[in-house]
Amino acid sequence: MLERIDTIHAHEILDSRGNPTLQVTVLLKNGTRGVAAVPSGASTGSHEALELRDGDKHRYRGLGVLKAVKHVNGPIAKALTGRDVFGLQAIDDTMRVLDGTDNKRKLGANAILGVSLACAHAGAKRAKMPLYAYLRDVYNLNYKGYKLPVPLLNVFNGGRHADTNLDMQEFIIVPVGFKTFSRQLQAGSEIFHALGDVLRADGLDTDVGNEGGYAPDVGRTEQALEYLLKAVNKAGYKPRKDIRFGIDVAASEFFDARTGKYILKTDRRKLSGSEMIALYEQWTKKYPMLSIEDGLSEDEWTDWQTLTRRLGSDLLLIGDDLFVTNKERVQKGLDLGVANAVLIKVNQIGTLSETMETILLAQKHRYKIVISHRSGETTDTTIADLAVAVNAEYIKSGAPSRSERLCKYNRLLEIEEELGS
Ligand code: 2PG
Ligand code: MG
Repeated sequence: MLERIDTIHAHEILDSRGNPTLQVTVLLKNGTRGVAAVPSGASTGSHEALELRDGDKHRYRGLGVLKAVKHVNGPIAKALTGRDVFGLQAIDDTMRVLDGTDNKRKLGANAILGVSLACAHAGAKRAKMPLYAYLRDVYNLNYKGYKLPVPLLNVFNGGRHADTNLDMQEFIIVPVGFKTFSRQLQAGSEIFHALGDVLRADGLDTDVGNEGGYAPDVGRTEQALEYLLKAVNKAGYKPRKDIRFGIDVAASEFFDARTGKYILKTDRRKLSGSEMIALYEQWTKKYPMLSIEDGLSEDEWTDWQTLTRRLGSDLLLIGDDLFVTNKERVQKGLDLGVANAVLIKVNQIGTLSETMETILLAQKHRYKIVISHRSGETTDTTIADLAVAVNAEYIKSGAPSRSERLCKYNRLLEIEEELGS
């Protein structure tokens, strides 16, 4: 089957933080339409592909994306009109060549990604397949059956995602003790609300941060984990057996490269890499920890090796800013024995095809896959289908609160029902 692209059109929309991003529509010759919107991070890794912003201080505080929109409607549309929408790899390759830079700084990774995702949606619709099944088809993926990801629910927001005093970015509950996604999500939601009750009872703020989790000030970092424990118990679940904990430290955000110290303002402490590792070992003994993401800064490979040696057999050590969904950085991690799981964010690399390459490389070496949203999101649900397409072990889409977070989880509920699992 062949179906040609008729038109490609991008326009500016606003994301969950009220900042501009792109929405792209791909129209096929037969009238089928695919639409996608592009997410945006706050705690971005310095090795990510470039998100092109206008820098015009008179519009949206410099955050407009009209240049990226122009790149889609001009050169990208020109290069791809008339091309077969089912050749997703060729479409992505064409855009990479057209850009010609190592981090997509010419056209903008946001421009390129919007087109890549919209082509995937258009192709799936034309093929009359759900997107997760279509992706398997297009990329020739040979997995046995479908497995839904377990949600990592960020119920306590800190760092760059909220105005709390917490340096560490995310405190996560993982409903591990349940067979179905819907039951996992139910536990997550019940605990989220129990956490609200527990915080309110202590006179703490229950407004939410960028990813829908609570964001009160706390006395010290560990208190967030204590509150999670209380909430799990209050909701009637068993820590460890039913629920485990994760953290996204986003350590690059408070690492001082000059002194080599991690500056934890919450605890009024400055810790070295090995002291951070010792802290994680302590928490692993004390709490039902399952995962630590970006526990160390993005270029601290030697400390990452130590962390992996010390905790890699007990925990998921997830690389986000460390790997930036980039297969070269994942390969370096494999060579050095660093981490054992890869966070996958489509806009860190800028095309679906490169995202797929990174996933396949990681899976080949038995690294676990965590498909992730960004802190700036839209109602686009592509990542839910992507997680199912590659049998990802986990998905991270924030708290069970706020529609731009929930729409991904809700899409998984839909898929679960469709698959009858
Ligand atoms: C992260 C993400 C998503 P951001 O660090 O994992 O939770 O945050 O999109 O701000 O980089
Ligand atoms: Mg992260």
